[in-house]
Amino acid sequence: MSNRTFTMIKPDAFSKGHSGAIIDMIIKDGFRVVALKLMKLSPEKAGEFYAVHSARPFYGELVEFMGSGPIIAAILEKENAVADFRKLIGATNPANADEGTIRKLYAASVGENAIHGSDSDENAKIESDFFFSGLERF
Ligand code: FUP
Repeated sequence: MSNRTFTMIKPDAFSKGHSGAIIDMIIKDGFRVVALKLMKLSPEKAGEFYAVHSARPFYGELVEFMGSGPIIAAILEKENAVADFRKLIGATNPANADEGTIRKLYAASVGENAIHGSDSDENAKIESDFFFSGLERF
């Protein structure tokens, strides 16, 4: 699965109307959309997705934020997808993100940082399976 990654456009970017521009950047960067859906995360599902951060001080806020409004979840395909996508979205904290990256353009803070991108091939597969059945992928 090294040619696939998983992403979410987070509630802040969705509610500000940036989804179209972000998807356009993703496609222009050479990614193919394999699966995509608009949905709202329940607190339980948001908590489960970020369970790896459950001991961190920001966990409660993160889970609340991720369930606060609609998100767009997607699986993307490109050679070297995980690393290339992390480059396109920029650093977790938008203050440290490179010019022209999605987080530099659309993220307000480290907590509300517009978009998620898997950090490894292994997590890309786990996260894709968490959101999409086999029949929802093209
Ligand atoms: P990233 O892989 O870039 O999404 O970053 P992390 O896995 O380190 O963090 C996951 C999410 O936790 C971030 F998107 C936002 C949130 N977070 C905070 O709210 N505060 C922090 O100090 C670090 C992360």
